[in-house]
Amino acid sequence: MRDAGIMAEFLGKWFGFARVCLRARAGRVCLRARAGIAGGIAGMSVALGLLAAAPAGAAELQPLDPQPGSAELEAGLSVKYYFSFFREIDDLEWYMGKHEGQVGEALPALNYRTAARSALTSGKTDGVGAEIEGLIHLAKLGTYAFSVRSNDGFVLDIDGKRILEDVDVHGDRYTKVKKLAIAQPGWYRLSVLYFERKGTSTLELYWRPPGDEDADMAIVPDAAFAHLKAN
Ligand SMILES: [Ca+2]
Repeated sequence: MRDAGIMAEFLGKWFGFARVCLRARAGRVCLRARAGIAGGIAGMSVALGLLAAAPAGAAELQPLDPQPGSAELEAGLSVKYYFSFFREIDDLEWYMGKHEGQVGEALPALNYRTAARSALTSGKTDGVGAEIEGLIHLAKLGTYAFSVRSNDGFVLDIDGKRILEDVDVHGDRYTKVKKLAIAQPGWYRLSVLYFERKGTSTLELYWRPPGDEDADMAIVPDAAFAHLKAN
């Protein structure tokens, strides 16, 4: 994590250090002191780092490294299906540990809202679980806002960090808006688990990219999704 504050350091030989962090709502303050003797008093190091306040987990997000070239990418997100009547995401995860998923047709985007039709590209209306993998292109520096409308449950991770979730059986509803500060533009790993139990089904990912705080949230467009070609 980058230190976004003041750092003063007096270098020398040392054999120990202590580090104290004070957590506060606005962020975290760390005081690190190193002192030691090697053939006499040799040095002292004091560092004060003020870690910038940021949405939880956001500062750790890293784009794929190395970034994939266009020749390595296919459009949309890959998906595997698991057919059972799940009640929670935990049920789906347990089931995934016991069964092989069935590879489905890639999802161009997370933009599904259906009444009596197939949940995602599964071909089934009810009793569907989906393991969705791929990449999302966060092309701008700054703060993105995200929200999901779901029916039934889902969890969504970016770079392996949980960003949004609503894990149980429910009718259509939105999550709260989650803000993510992006320091490095590029392709980020995206993974979603989703299930549809009965009745209608919905999975929609909305965003507001940096630069226009007054804009409405919009469905993330197809061009922002891709997945790596299978070797
Ligand atoms: Ca449903």
